Amino acid sequence: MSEKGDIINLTLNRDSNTFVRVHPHGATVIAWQWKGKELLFVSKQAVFDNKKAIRGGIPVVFPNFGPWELGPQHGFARTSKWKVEKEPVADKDGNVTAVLSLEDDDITRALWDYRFKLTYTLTLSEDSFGMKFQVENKDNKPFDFTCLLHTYFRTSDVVKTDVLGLGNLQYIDKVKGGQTFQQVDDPIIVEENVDRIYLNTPNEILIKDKEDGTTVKLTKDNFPEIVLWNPWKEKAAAMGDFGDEEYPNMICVEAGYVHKPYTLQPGSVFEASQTLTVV
Ligand code: TA6
Repeated sequence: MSEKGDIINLTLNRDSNTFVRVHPHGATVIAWQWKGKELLFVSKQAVFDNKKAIRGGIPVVFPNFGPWELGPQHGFARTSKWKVEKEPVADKDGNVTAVLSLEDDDITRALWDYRFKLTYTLTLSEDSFGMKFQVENKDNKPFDFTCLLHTYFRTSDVVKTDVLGLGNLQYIDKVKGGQTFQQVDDPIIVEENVDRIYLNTPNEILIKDKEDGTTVKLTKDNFPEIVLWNPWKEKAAAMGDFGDEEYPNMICVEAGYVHKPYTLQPGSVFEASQTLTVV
């Protein structure tokens, strides 16, 4: 744990050039440096007041993806203070693991009256970064939820970045009134405001930055959907915590269980994971 003011970030150090930094506010991963190269996007205007969701990195979305009649958009997990359950520890191969958790409290129960525990296990290896997300129903009644890892990938230039693996899939287009379309092109190149939920997606997606030659493979399990988002110029300018000229330098490729709620029975555990690997 490193401390600057009252901000205590968790750092998983594989070596001086490969590390992950996690902010306990929302258990938001705010950096993944791989051999000295930052692979995630965090806005220069991001707010770190321990209240607002951090604009960038990997916010954790739970118990609701999108607008929520019970509380804040994307739920309360990304704006709650998580506990460090296990400090970073390196194994014999130098791979570092840490565990963060979030349990219900008066604030969450006032919005969503269920007992739960989220456990978020992070593992950093030489070329990959894994996230395992578990939801335990600690209540005596079932509850429904949706969840997602809202990953902001850094891009040299989004119009020179291929997203591969979503061809021929159906997607819900939130820019076009929620209508459903079929994806024709593969790879996808984002050249406008895009906000799509791809359905029944394969468990391997590639994000290929053709300008600097870095390709990240997103491998996932039990996250059936992929959300693709770039605000583009107009929506970027409308966000106070997002620089007007930053939209070319990011693409959100988000693994989630969002199209239909998951019903978790009392005492049961939901588990999903994503691993990002530089290939
Ligand atoms: O994941 C895409 C999305 O749902 C977009 O609709 C946009 O709202 C984005 O999330 C960011 O949401 P936020 O609440 O962080 O501003």
